[in-house]
Order: sequence, then C-alpha cells, then structure tokens
Amino acid sequence: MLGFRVCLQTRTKARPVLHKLVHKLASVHKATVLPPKQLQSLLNPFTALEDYLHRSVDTSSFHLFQPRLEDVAEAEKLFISSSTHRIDYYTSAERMEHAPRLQQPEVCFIGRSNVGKSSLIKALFSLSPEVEVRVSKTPGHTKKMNFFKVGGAFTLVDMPGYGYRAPKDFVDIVESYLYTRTNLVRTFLLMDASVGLQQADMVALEMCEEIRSPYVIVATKVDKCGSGELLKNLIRLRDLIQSQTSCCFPQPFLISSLRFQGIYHLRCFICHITGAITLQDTSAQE
Ligand SMILES: Nc1nc2c(ncn2[C@@H]2O[C@H](COP(=O)(O)OP(=O)(O)OP(=O)(O)O)[C@@H](O)[C@H]2O)c(=O)[nH]1
Ligand SMILES: [Mg+2]
Repeated sequence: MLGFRVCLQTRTKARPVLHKLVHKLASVHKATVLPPKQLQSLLNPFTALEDYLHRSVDTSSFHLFQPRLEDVAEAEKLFISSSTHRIDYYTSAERMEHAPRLQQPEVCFIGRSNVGKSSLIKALFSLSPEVEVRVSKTPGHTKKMNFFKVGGAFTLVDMPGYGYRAPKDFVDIVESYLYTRTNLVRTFLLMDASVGLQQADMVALEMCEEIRSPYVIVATKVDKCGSGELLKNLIRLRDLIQSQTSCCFPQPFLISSLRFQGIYHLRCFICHITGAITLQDTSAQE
C-alpha cells in the first residue's frame, strides 16, 4: 500500500509539463511581418470590409478606438504569464454569495449560449496557453461564473450564456452580478455577427441599458460568413447602438477567436479601461 502511494507521488512529481503550442498569430509581433492590409484587418477586421461599402456610408464609429502599435504591443505583455505576473483561473461561483471578493478592476463577458464567450477569453489568453478555458460545441457549457486573474492588474469573468435552457441562470447569476459587482469596470456583451441580432441579444442589451453601467458590444465569429451578410449585420448593429443605447461604447468590436482577428485591439482596450496601461492616443491617426 505504502509502495503504491510512493509510486503515485513519484509519478505525479515526475509528470512531464505539457508545453501547449502558441498559435503563430497569437502575438501582434508575429503579425507585423504580414502585408499591411492583412495586418490592418487583423487589428481591426472592419477595414477588410470597407471596400464593399459605398463611399457615402459613414463608417467612423467602427474606427473610434485606434491605439498605436507600440501600445498594442505593451498591452500584449500583460497577457503573458510569468512568475511575477501570474495569469490563472482563480475560482468559479454559482451565486453572487460565492463570488470572490477582489480588489482589482474586473471585466465580464456575457451573451447568448454558444456566442463565443469562452473562446474569446481563450484567444485573449492564447499567449499563456497553460491557462485552462473550457469551450464547447454544446450550448450551455459554462454554467458558473469563472474568474481569471491577470496578475494584480485585472480579472476577466466568463459568464454562463443566455437563451439555451439557461434563462434562469442568466437572471439569477448574471443579472445579480451586474447589479452588485462594485469592481466591475466594463461589460462585454457578445453577439454573433454571422447570424445577426437575435431576440435574446435584445433582452441582454435592454438589461445592460437598465443597469446603466458601461458596456461594449463585441461582434463574434466574423470569419464565419460572407462579407455581404456580415456588413448587413454590422450596419444593423451600429444603427441599433446609435439609436437605442445610452451606456454602450459607440464602436462595436469585431472579432474572430479562431483567426485572432480583433484580438490585439481588444487586449489593448481591456488594459486601457482597467488602467493597466496608459495609452498615448486612442483616436484615429492621420
Ligand atoms: N468560426 C468560429 N467559431 C467560433 C468562434 N468563437 C467560438 N466559436 C465556436 O462556437 C462554439 C461555442 O463557443 P464557446 O466559446 O464555448 O461559447 P460560449 O459563449 O462560451 O457558450 P456557453 O458557455 O454555452 O455560454 C464552439 O464550437 C467554438 O469553437 C469564432 O470566432 N469563429
Ligand atoms: Mg462558455
């Protein structure tokens, strides 16, 4: 028996560390060697769609956050785990009573089940692939609030989704979190750009408006449909933000977690709003 235990302990200690591969586009440094147009569409995927639009269409709201490349690279460093800046899954909570009390500024990711919340967090952490973020093809996968600490800088919270067998969870968990979390600095409300606005998206948007805390819309899965369909969905989304919201950041962020489109800018935006870095300039540059 003792021998068995010793053997188990030895095996645990000797277990080889799994070095997961870092995707070649996970870092903006790697992307800077790409042709300028390709780099631009990774930084802001909307630029790749503009050729399809008539010149009279005002696209300024898709270009409001335009950090310098140096700031994007600076922000990226905060997404690399080290012995002095540990990025890690911290804890999960089923109810607000179980949520950890944390001092750091916090941002959370909400939206319909399957919209890509966990995948987005995984892409943000892709330079630290040892951080385990679970994604699934099955809707309703994330059932608790999952807290991820980014050193002492900020916390990311992955939320259960709304719309698939989970409206109760959403109301019980997400709504009470949004109403009461004092260190929450921004909510990211995800919508699937490849299918366009759904009824459940409107419910979440109305909730964010009612709570009156600042939020940002993230259009996910921009890799999944053709440019025409995507543009139609995005212009509709832009119009909705302009006409029906008052607490929403006017720019929707476009992302593909699979192809890393929009991920570098989103990292930078998170560092900016949590005060983790001070940007030189975020507006459009000449
Ligand atoms: N093509 C494409 N697929 C994506 C993208 N992001 C996520 N997916 C896929 O969408 C499915 C759901 O992703 P999740 O990240 O688990 O979605 P979720 O919003 O966390 O879902 P719940 O936890 O159920 O609320 C998975 O099969 C992902 O691979 C994307 O940018 N592009
Ligand atoms: Mg999830």
